[in-house]
Amino acid sequence: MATHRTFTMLKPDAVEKGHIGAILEKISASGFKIVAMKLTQMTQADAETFYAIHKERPFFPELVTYMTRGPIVAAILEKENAVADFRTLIGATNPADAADGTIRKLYAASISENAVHGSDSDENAAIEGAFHFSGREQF
Ligand code: IDP
Ligand code: MG
Repeated sequence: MATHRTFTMLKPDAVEKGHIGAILEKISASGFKIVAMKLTQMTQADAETFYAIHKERPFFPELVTYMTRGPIVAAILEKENAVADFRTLIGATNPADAADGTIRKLYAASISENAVHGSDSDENAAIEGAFHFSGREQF
């Protein structure tokens, strides 16, 4: 089933602004089934590990500070073509470039504080899901 799953986080800015309900509603209305979900908060070490691929980028320290400053909602989602369809639903990294109706167009403030994460491949969806959830939680 791994090829039909993706992983998302509603990031600290989305949680702070009270957008959890609206974003989950949009995700559900778009045909994604929530397989696992929790409100949690990443430590600095968590964020550095989760975003290790970006560690040489100039925005890495800012990204770690942002992603650890408050609670997030982590979730595993299931749908046919989940990874690609969820990337379409969230829109471009920079909300200024995101299509109308996408989650980032609606709720993101900037390229750094962009409301939501979506895995970029089936392989990373499995890795990221396992980072936040035990096997027992990924029923
Ligand atoms: P993605 O989330 O659309 O996959 P990535 O390039 O993987 O985008 O970047 C991971 C996260 O790092 C972004 O979602 C955003 O929060 C942050 N980020 C990406 N590019 C920039 C930038 O140029 N300036 C500041 N933050 C950035
Ligand atoms: Mg990415």
